[in-house]
Amino acid sequence: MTNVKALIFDVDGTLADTEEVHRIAFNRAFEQAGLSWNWTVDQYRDLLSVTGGKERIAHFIKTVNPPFKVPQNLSLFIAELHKAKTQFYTKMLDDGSVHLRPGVSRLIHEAREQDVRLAIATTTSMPNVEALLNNALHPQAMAWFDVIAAGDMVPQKKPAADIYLYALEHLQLPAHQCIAFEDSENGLKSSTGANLKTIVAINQYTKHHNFSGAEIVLDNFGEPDKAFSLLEGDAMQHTYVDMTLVGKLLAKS
Ligand code: XBP
Ligand code: MG
Repeated sequence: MTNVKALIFDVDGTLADTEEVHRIAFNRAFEQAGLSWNWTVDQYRDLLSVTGGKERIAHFIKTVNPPFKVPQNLSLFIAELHKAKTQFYTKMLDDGSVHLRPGVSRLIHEAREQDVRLAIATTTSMPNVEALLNNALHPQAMAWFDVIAAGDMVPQKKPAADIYLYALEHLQLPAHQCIAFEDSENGLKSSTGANLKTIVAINQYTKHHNFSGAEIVLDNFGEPDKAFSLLEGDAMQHTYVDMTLVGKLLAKS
């Protein structure tokens, strides 16, 4: 019987390496709108410091050179651009080309077998969560998660703790009975801001981030036949993330 009551997952960069797909979707939406913007990988790495696609576009408009002549109704302009981006993004996921990161599917199935509840706390938009879970995990996977806290459901996006506090409130569980999984500094600030112990798996967009406060920092969640690389913290001789390691990390004072 595990001491863990729920696993709370971030989505982008954690469940799957999706930020490159988001970047391509943004650029396709810009092109469709007749805009000359094209976010390079390096540019997008910096822009990811702003969470939320609409907020990211707004930030870019404020800082782009030469300055962009903003339309009369800027929030409507951004909302329509972001809607188009989300359509491009979900279509790419529907093509089945995006897979879960190593260890994610195994860990989710192990949690389900042990009646450990599942939740999501993400800055991305709900259609994106649905597209990823349906295509990369299981067509019924949305129903496996007791709480899916996403996007604009909370007033403040990550690094604010709102989205994790929302997840805990709707799980009706205290933070000390749950563990969070994240990939970024903003995400870690959000989960620890909700007093959640957090396991971090880095990726190409976040490997340079500051992960102080994480229980452990890994290159991915590992598999029995493919050990993770431990980058920070004490994995207590484990070589892949399973419910035993999660339970030990949660029990640690
Ligand atoms: C990552 C984000 C999102 C995505 C883009 O979310 O900050 O904004 O980059 O998705 P998380 P949207 O790591 O919290 O899952 O355009 O739908 O925001
Ligand atoms: Mg993330």
